[in-house]
Amino acid sequence: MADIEIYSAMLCPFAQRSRLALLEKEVPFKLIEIDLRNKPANFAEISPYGKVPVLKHGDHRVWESAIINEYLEEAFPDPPLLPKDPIQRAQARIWINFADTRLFATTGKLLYSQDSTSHPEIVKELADHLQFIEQEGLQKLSAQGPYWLGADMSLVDLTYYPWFEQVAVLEQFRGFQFPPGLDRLQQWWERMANRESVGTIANPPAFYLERYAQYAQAAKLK
Ligand SMILES: N[C@@H](CCC(=O)N[C@@H](CS)C(=O)NCC(=O)O)C(=O)O
Repeated sequence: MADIEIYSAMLCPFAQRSRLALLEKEVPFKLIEIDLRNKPANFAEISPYGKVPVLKHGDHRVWESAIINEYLEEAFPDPPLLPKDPIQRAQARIWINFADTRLFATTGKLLYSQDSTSHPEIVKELADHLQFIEQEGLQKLSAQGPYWLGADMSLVDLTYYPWFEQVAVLEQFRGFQFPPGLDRLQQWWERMANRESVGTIANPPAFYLERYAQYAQAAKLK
């Protein structure tokens, strides 16, 4: 039996990244679903930040999805999910960092703001991030694709996939429209959606729309 456990939540894009890394590396693991609206009493002992994902490996715990994924890469090097070449590794990390500090950060700002007058400006910021990804990321790093860095899938792909799965929420509740003409990104998405690992963790748009509607309603009542 695996001595790896992952504390996760189905709707969490950060937990999805780490589940994808485990699946792609074919590391057996036990999935522990946490209800984030009703966390277990001892959750603070497991997760110092009170968040998912947390990886338990034997007696050790690792948290923060990007760090979990780097840990998995080092602990289970086959198949590799980072390039060997140092400059390509740096590029992979730059794009993982872009996801966290720009794409997901702006998305969080948009979703949590209940002030609709602020939305158009944040929506524009998000569209600019996607244009930047298309031009500076995918087109320059892997014009032929299919993955972010070229022929081989990497942690970069696993980091971004969950964002795209939830885009219906932004369209439905925040007036976001996916910018036209991002062809390389579209091609990348189609390839990712066909991966077996993605099929295992994927949720349909209706799942997110329902969860977000509940959140927006609760936020209004506060
Ligand atoms: N930077 C963290 C973000 C994790 C995160 O925000 N998780 C959310 C769910 S998607 C969470 O557990 N929220 C619960 C809370 O903040 O109480 C990571 O990459 O692991």
